[in-house]
Amino acid sequence: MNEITSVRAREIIDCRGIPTLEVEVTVEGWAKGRFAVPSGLSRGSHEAFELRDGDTRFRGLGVRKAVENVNKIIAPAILGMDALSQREIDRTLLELDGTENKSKLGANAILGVSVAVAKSASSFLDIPFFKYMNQYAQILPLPQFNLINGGKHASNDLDFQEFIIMPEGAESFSESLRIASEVNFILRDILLEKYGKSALNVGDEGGFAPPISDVREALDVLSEAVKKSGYEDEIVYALDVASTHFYDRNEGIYTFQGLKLSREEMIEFYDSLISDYPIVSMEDPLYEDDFEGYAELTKSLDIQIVGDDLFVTNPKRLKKGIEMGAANAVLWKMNQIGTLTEAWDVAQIAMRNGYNVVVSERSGETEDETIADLSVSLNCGQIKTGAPVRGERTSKYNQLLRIEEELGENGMFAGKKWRKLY
Ligand code: 2PG
Ligand code: MG
Repeated sequence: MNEITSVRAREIIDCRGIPTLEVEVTVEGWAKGRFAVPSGLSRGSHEAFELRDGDTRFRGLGVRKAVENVNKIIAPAILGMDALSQREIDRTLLELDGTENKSKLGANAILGVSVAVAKSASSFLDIPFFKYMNQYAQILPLPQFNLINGGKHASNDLDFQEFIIMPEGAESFSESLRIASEVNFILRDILLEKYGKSALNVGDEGGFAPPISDVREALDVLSEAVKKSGYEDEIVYALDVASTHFYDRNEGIYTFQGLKLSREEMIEFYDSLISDYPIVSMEDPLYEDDFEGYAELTKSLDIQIVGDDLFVTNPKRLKKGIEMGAANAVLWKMNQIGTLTEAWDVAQIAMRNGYNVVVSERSGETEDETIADLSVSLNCGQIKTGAPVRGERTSKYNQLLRIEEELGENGMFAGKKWRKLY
């Protein structure tokens, strides 16, 4: 048997110093799996429920209740179960909670257990996690490196949240990482020269947060760095607009760079950006409930349109999007939905319907590297996990280097094929 013999959660802190929980599961008394749950700041309103204590500790952000739910409610329910039966475990977790958005036990408590179980099973079988999740895991993802931060992730006045480079022309994952790192060094020099030392402050995902408020100016600085690096031909750009966070629901307009823009005007603006810069992917260009707008925009802009706040890794919202032709890719964040099985299924639904999948970090991360493995297991070809700096981001990139080495000849870098892998 592969019996779960212990389940234990503890409160730890994430890269912002905000509490989160990590869960440790043991199989047959010795094989251990651990997972630390990430947390978002620029959250979609349809995400699964994150349970926080709301008392005086950590300004109300403690997760002792979630820890207790794991140790006192979930643990007794899954002790003795087969750690290799992930679907059954996750179904048990869903039944135990019983709510639509996991508000009884907390999606953070549930996800911690769900993923820790899978990791304990892989360690019990002594198989690397990416392989345990899929024996045919092969594709090393092309990263979306987020080099300039704005929006909710930075203290500047830049409305768009993430300015991203994708070194699609790299030969391998490791080369893409080197290129991103070299561009980032050059970007640092340019920012220092143009704006002075304060421009070297970084945002929540390690990208620079310079005192820039104009989207085009940010793209120009990025382009300058890319040109100077000598890799202009290998690099394309992506944006996470995170537009829900500057959308005014009452007035139905986007308050953007001091302007008040309608949906149509935003689409026109995006269109002009795409013609001036090699932008190949845009995340959350419209606010989270505008499925019709997304369908219109996806048709008119011939690039990857990624739904983050739009889909929140939720099968119902993704199916609605597929039916309507809203977006053509899903951002994949396990804590938006709350179990490994549900998240896995969302990726399968997406890929079977010709939608791309971009595995993603949250802004509140820890040194946990699990999503790096999963990006390979899913064979989805893309990962977004911040700038190539700071431990909670580099843990993912460094794990991908290990996986690249482990796969050797059997691995394949998504590179320029990322657009149409399936
Ligand atoms: C996003 C994410 C991660 P957060 O909007 O894509 O980059 O941000 O985790 O803060 O929701
Ligand atoms: Mg986003």
